[in-house]
Amino acid sequence: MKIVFATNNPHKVAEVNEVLGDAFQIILCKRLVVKKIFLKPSPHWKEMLCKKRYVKENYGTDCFAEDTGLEIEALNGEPGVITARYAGPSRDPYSNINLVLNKLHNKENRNAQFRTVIALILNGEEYLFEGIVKGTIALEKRGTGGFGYDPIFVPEGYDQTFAELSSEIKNEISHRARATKLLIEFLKDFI
Ligand code: ITT
Repeated sequence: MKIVFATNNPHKVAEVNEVLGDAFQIILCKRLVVKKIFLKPSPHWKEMLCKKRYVKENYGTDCFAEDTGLEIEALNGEPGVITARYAGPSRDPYSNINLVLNKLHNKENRNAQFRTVIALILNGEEYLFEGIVKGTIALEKRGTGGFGYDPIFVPEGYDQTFAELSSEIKNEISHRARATKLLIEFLKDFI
């Protein structure tokens, strides 16, 4: 089955591809202009996920999109829906990480979770799939793998950050892997 993934993020594509396996072939919308409609901060996951509608309307094709956020307990769920732009519009991962580390300085509670919401539009219907991984925020950056906030996120059950763990382990237990597995289960009925 061929399916369009509405994203500009090559890391997401690599991770989702690894979980999807051979039964699905991901087609990318190259240089999506979707970003233009995302400049305004939006308070809700569902509003963030209008990527898929945009693709459907402009490219005329069914597709899925995903948004991921980091939710930190001691920061009342921040950065949440503004995870990508937490330290400003440049979306710089190092500035985002430094801001989180500064805000958590001296905080004992370092509990956090990644949440991925995948939104699918198929035959005119819309479906949502959610994946969560719980963990803690490390005291400092560690590791070179992964992307985004991975160098400071330690998933439950491990001592290493996502950036220190192998991609195989991340793609087994991550928020994105969990949401993608639910998507696969659902899509199996359409193959
Ligand atoms: P799209 O084109 O799919 O929107 P994006 O990179 O803009 O790609 P998001 O809007 O979902 O994606 O941004 C999510 C933010 O969370 C962004 O700063 C990422 O670096 C970070 N992020 C997403 N998934 C992550 C993961 O698995 N590990 C660490 N950080 C992640």
